[in-house]
This record gives sequence, structure tokens and C-alpha cells, in this order.
Amino acid sequence: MKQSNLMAIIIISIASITTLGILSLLISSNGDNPVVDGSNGRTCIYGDFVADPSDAVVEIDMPAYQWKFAYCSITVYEGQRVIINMRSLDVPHGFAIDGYEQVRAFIPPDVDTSVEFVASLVGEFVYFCTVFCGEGHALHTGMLIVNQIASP
Ligand SMILES: [Cu+2]
Repeated sequence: MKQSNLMAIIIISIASITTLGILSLLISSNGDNPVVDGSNGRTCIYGDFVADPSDAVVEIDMPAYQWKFAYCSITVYEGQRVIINMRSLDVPHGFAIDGYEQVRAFIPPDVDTSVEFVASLVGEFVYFCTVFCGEGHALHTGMLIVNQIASP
């Protein structure tokens, strides 16, 4: 075999291996939802949600998946009407908030599900998945923070 042919084969091999490596990196980084760190030590898709204190109604889009809600935490202000629109990106999940017992929803895959409530209790409340959704179910939680509106 001629030396130049051998060189060509080596160059093509290196180029193919490099291309395959880059492709597999691209595929693996897009295969799962990207995960970000929240302020409360949790990981989620979007990070932390913080409402504008001047809004009367706060509407939040919060997909759920194994084993995270899109927001690690939701911060709202006392008296605000809160609407959380949810949709499962994989298996059935549920939603409830410790301390806000009236808030409860089943979140089937690919169906829009909403909960609506007035943030009447000030404090920190854990929200959690109510449907066993796999090995990470116990970690499928987040934190609702209801702040008092500062008095003038
Ligand atoms: Cu779940």
C-alpha cells in the first residue's frame, strides 16, 4: 500500500472518531431535560420562581417529570391568587402542598392540569408529588414560600 493511501485512511479514521464523539456528546446533552440548581439545595428544570409583589394574580407554568418539578421553589406574596399550570413530561405525577390542604391535583402525562389558590398563609410549605412515580419519588418536592407584604 502506498504511503499516501495509508495517511488518507488514518486521517479519515481520526476525523470519523472525532465526529462520532462530538455527535454522541450532542445527543447525550439533549436527551434529558437540563437540570439547574435551586436556592434550596434542590435541582429542577427552571430554577426558582419569584412573583412580582405588585401582581394580584400569579400564573406559573410548571411541568413535572421524574423526579422534579420545573421550579425548585415558588415565592409569592400574601393575598396573591396563584395559578399553577402543570403537565407531566413522562409518567403520572401528583401535586399537593403541606399546609395548603385544599390544593391537590393529579397530573397525568400530556394533559394540562391546574391548581388555583389564594396565598393566605405566610411561611414556607413543601410541595410534593402524591403519586408514586419511581425510585426518585421521595425527592419529587419543592418549596412554596409565601412572603408577607411589607407594611408601608
Ligand atoms: Cu412524581
